[in-house]
Amino acid sequence: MSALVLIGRQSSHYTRVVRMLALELDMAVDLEPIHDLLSLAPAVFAGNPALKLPALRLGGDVVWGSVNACRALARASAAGEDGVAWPEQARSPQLLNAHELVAHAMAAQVEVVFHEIVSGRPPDDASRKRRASLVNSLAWLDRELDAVRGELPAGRIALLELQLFCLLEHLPFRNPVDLSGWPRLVAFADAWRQRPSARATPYRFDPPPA
Ligand SMILES: N[C@@H](CCC(=O)N[C@@H](CS)C(=O)NCC(=O)O)C(=O)O
Repeated sequence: MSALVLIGRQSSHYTRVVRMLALELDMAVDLEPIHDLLSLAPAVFAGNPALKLPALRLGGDVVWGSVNACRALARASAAGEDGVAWPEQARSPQLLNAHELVAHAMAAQVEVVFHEIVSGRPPDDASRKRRASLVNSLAWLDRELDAVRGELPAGRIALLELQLFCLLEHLPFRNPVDLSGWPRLVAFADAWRQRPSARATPYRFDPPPA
């Protein structure tokens, strides 16, 4: 048993960001699955009152949220926090906007999947706008991807790229969207898919407890 335990789901794009970063940083992390996504009990979500996953347990401490988990992991790694390019280090409007849109698109994906797939609710004005905002964000990211990536610092793992990859892979898994009109996003995901950290963390549903 590792000292680091990630409480999350193999089917979650937020959880996968943390799992992939752990592998990129050569850190051993055990995954403790959350089976009841719709639970109203914070205890199910490692004490998170927002009832969200993932969370990372480090010895006696717990941090909630994927970015906090990534930061805690990086701090505990040999590379330290400097091994990763963080959102708050972005300076140009282009890179700041890319962070905003990736964060937004990840959250919108959760809402779209909850509304349309988990709850099976019919479309309404709010859900149509949410889906449009997801699609618009992806279109912007495709258009600007080369410029945005050109602004990321070399030699560090960019959280933005990890998040974008996990989001792009989550689309066919939970919310199929036609990506063929966005060739830069497709090529980006194809390249990231070859990395050992991506190969080791395919999306799947955690088997229910025996
Ligand atoms: N800001 C959080 C968002 C986490 C999030 O939305 N997680 C989804 C799973 S991928 C979740 O908990 N969904 C359950 C819900 O929204 O009720 C993070 O970065 O971890």
